[in-house]
Amino acid sequence: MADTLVIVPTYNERENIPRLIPMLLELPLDLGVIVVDDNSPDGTGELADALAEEYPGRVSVVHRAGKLGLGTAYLAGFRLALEQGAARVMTMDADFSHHPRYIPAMVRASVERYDLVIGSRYVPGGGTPDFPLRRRVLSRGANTFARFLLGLKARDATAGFRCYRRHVLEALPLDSIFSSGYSFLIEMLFLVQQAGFSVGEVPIVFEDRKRGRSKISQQEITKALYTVFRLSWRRMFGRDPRFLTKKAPT
Ligand SMILES: Nc1nc2c(ncn2[C@@H]2O[C@H](COP(=O)(O)OP(=O)(O)O)[C@@H](O)[C@H]2O)c(=O)[nH]1
Ligand SMILES: [Mg+2]
Repeated sequence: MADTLVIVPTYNERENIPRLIPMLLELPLDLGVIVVDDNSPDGTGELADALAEEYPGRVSVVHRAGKLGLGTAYLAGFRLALEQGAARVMTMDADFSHHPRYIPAMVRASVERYDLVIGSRYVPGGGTPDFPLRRRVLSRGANTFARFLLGLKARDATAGFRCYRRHVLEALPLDSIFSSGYSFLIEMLFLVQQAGFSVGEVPIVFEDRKRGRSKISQQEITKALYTVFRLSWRRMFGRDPRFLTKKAPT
């Protein structure tokens, strides 16, 4: 099987995956793709199945019953990638905000140096040039807030463009991650850093999506705030506030 498996979670991305997947498979790397589709009403799941047939052995599709969240989509992808024997596992958005052109540098950094490589908007050479002011403030604010309260060292703590070495995913307690949505990214980075794994960043220019719509909602933002408070409590007091009144699982 492929050395690197790229997980692409999708919800209504039919305009993007027929271009994205061939572009990924044309990279000069030993790479396969896992699409995790949440029964997209626009038929993305069927399109992904057709691509899996077109590229036998290189594209797998996980179909879930409904929109169950970005975090659990990553988890479903991780499980399959580990089963398929990948040495490293990447995550990226379907909408070209995370451009495939950055993958070779990220894989190189993963092979040579880091347990986790982040495709980062907030290191020199990276950026978000076409973000409107509102999104710029939101993204910067979320990052600074999470980094400060959780002591995260990475400059881009909320990026979904990542490359994990296999042993990181094997070592972390993936099944006990509480966040199911976007805040999964913050929780995962927190666990990676706490476990003492090395984290590196490769600059990327993040382009706003041209096709389809963003799925981030006010509810996801509120949940991310809660996640940061919950994890900072855990950092200070050694246990999660969710387990104040009930016994923590062992
Ligand atoms: N399977 C799955 N994919 C999701 C879900 N929510 C978002 N996505 C996908 O996750 C990626 C990031 O979402 P996007 O809407 O681009 O978020 P943004 O970049 O923060 O605006 C895209 O590929 C989405 O299709 C979900 O609940 N389930
Ligand atoms: Mg996006």
